[in-house]
Amino acid sequence: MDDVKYFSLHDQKEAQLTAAQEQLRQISLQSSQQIDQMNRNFKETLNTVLDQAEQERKQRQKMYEMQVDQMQQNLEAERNRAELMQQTLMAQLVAAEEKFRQYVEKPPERPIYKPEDLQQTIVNARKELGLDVENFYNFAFAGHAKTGKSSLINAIRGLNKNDPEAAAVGVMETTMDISMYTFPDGQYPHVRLYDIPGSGTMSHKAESYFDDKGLCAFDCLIILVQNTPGQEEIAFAQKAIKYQQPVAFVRSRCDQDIDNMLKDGDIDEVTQEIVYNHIKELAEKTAIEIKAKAPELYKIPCYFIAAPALRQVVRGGRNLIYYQETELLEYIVLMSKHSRNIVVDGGVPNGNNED
Ligand SMILES: Nc1nc2c(ncn2[C@@H]2O[C@H](COP(=O)(O)OP(=O)(O)OP(=O)(O)O)[C@@H](O)[C@H]2O)c(=O)[nH]1
Ligand SMILES: [Mg+2]
Repeated sequence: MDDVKYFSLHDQKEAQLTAAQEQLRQISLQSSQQIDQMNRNFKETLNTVLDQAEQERKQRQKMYEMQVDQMQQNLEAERNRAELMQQTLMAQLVAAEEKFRQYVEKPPERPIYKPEDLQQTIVNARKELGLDVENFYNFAFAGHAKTGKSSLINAIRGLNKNDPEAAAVGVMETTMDISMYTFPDGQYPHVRLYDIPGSGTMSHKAESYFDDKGLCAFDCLIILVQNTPGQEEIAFAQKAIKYQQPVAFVRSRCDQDIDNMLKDGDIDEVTQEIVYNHIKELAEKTAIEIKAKAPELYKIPCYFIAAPALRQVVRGGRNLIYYQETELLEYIVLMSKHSRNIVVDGGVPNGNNED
C-alpha cells in the first residue's frame, strides 16, 4: 500500500516536473522567438539607418565630386588664361628687346642730352683755379686775343706796362696763363683781378675757351670785345648767363679809332664831343647787333674805353679826352661792393643779371 502511495506521488511529481519543463521549454521558445524578432527588428532598423547613411554619403560624395570637377575646370581655365598672358607678355618682351637692340645699335638721332650740374661745375672750376670766393670778389678779364685785357688790368691798377708789377702787354700773343692781380697800396683789398689768356688763338681755342679756362668760377666776367660784340663774345656772355654770372662787355682801344680817324682825315682834331659821338655810334651799333644776334643779352652793359685814359683817371691825373672810364670803374666798384651787401646809392649797375 505504501508503495502504491509512493508511486502515485512520484508520478505526480514527475508529471509536475514534466509540466514545468514543458512550461520552461515554452517560455524559452517564446523568449528565443522574441529575441529573434528583436534581432530581426534591430537588423532591419540598422539596415535602414545604414542605407540612409550610405545614400547620404553617396549624395555628398557626388556633390563633392561635382565641386571638385568645377574647381578643376576653373583651375584649368585659369591656367589657360595665365599661359595666354605669359605668351603675350613674352611676345611683348621679345618685341621690346628687339626694339631696344635696334635703338642702341643705331647712332643717336640727336646728341645725347646729359643735364649738367652747373653748381658742381662751378665748385670744380673754383677748386681747380684755387679761387677764394669767400674772402674776395674775383673779376675775370677774358675775350679774344689782343683786345687789351692785360692793358686794362694794368690801367685799373694805375700801372703802365713798364711797371715791374704790371701784367705783360704786347702785340704778339702775350698772356699764356691765368694770373691774379690785386690793387696796389691796399686799395680794394677784397677785390682780385684775373688776367685770362686771349681766345681764338692756336693755344686757346674759342669754342672751348669758356670751359677750358673755368670762366664759370669767377664772381664777375668782363668780356673784352674786338670792335663790337661778335659771335665769340656773345657765346661767352650766353655761357655766363647760364651760370648766373654778372657780366659786362668792354670795348677797349677806343683811342686808336680816334687816331685812325685823324690819320684818315675824317676829323681835323680830337675833341671830347667827337669822342662822345663816336662812342654813341659804337654803342648804337652794338645794341643793334646784340638785339639781332642774342636779344636776351640786351641788358648787359658795354663800356667803351681807352686804357691810357683809364690809367690817368685812376691816378687822379688830368687827361684831355675821356671815354667811359669812370662808368667802368663805377661798375667794378659797385659790383664788388654789392657782393658784400654794401648798399650803394643808385644800386647795382644795369646788366648784372640779377633781375
Ligand atoms: N692805344 C691803345 N693801345 C692799347 C690799348 N689796350 C691795349 N693796347 C695795345 O694793344 C696790344 C695788346 O694789348 P694787351 O693788353 O697785351 O692785349 P691782351 O688782350 O692782353 O692780349 P693777349 O693776352 O695776348 O690776348 C698792346 O700793344 C697794347 O699796348 C688801348 O686802350 N689803347
Ligand atoms: Mg694779355
